Amino acid sequence: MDKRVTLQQGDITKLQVDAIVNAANSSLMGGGGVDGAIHRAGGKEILNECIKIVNRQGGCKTGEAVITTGGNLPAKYVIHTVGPVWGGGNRKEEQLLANCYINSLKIAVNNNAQTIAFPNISTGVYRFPKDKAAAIAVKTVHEYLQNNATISEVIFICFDDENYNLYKALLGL
Ligand code: AR6
Repeated sequence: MDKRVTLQQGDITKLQVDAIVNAANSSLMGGGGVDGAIHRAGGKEILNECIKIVNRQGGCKTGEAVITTGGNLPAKYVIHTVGPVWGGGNRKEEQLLANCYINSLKIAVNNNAQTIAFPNISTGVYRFPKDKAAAIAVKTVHEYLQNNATISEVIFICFDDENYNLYKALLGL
């Protein structure tokens, strides 16, 4: 296990890191869950930048990521990624979820963000099985870090006990 990977339980909007990741939808116009919490706490500057991105490139596809300011958040940036909706596992959901982690890390590196926090993408409204999602997240991040020296910390921040316990076991904590 890479020592740069850490685990926390709580609210991602409180974290003072270079970038927090948002589990957004392809409209980038906000929503419920962690997306709603981030837009509420970060203020309208985040939505204004999302609107500019939508005007430029027409939203964000599943598995891809875009970056905005953190607005009023303690984090400098918000990286918005769109997780797959779980549809039983035969719609490339696992690869698309891995892409969310890879593309978020790439965009962090491109913006010199060295500390980055991930929520449990797709495991709420999008109903991705939590155990499968956690295994993909941990594996994908570790593989990415093997070939990267600029990221100094990746925090998995879990909101619910079930996710927290899954990550604890997977990370050997
Ligand atoms: N901090 C950290 N994690 C949180 C927080 C928080 N403040 N609030 C919720 N979570 P979800 P999805 C966890 O539904 O499944 C939105 O409406 C939560 O416990 O936020 O990717 C978007 O606009 C869960 O484990 O995201 C999309 O339409 C995890 O965040 C859609 O939901 C993800 O749950 C995306 O669905």
